[in-house]
Amino acid sequence: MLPCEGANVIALYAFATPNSVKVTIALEELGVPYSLNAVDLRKGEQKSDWFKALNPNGKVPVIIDGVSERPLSLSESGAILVYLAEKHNRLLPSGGEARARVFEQLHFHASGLGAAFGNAFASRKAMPEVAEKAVAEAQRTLAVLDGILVSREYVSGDEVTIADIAHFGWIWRHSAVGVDLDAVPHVSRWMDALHAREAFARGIARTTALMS
Ligand SMILES: N[C@@H](CCC(=O)N[C@@H](CS)C(=O)NCC(=O)O)C(=O)O
Repeated sequence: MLPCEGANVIALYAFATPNSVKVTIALEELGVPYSLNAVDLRKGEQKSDWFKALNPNGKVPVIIDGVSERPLSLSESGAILVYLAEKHNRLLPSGGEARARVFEQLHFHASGLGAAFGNAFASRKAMPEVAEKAVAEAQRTLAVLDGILVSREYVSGDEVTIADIAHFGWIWRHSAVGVDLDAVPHVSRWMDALHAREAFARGIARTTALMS
């Protein structure tokens, strides 16, 4: 039996990771109750049969929503953010340019900044010979975001959206990735503003506690 089967709240399966913290922050921002279930990556639990039944790709985060006969099981942090925002009608504008800008940033995150940060993080741990290039690419994508934040308060416009949460998840781990925030003052200003939000602080605290 899964840890939260039958409970009438969203069950989040996660660990203290950049992609996981995106989901705890979104749930905290939305004020949605959830149970948080550790999938210990240090023990390889993400490759266990029970977890791969939830996500055959063997990666966190995953949410389970609903207590019907067929509850929704959803992986991929970007898809989870969109699902939660649409379900609760917040953190994602309903149409027009404002909505398009959020998806522009979500796609830039998935194929650009988030991918580059993930590569740099993994290379520094396992492939030092290619780490320099990977870190340089992560730093380059961060400079792109810095340019966007010259004229915008948040990454897609005037309001905090799920696009901010997505980018924050990886930039939050910038030291482990090896990138330098001193070189990107607009990103630093934006990170400070997000760190000051109580929901972000709660999401980070609950996620980091999964390591203990
Ligand atoms: N594209 C996925 C990536 C998920 C991902 O890479 N999760 C990492 C932790 S941040 C993981 O589970 N790594 C363990 C593994 O690959 O075995 C998402 O956005 O959710």
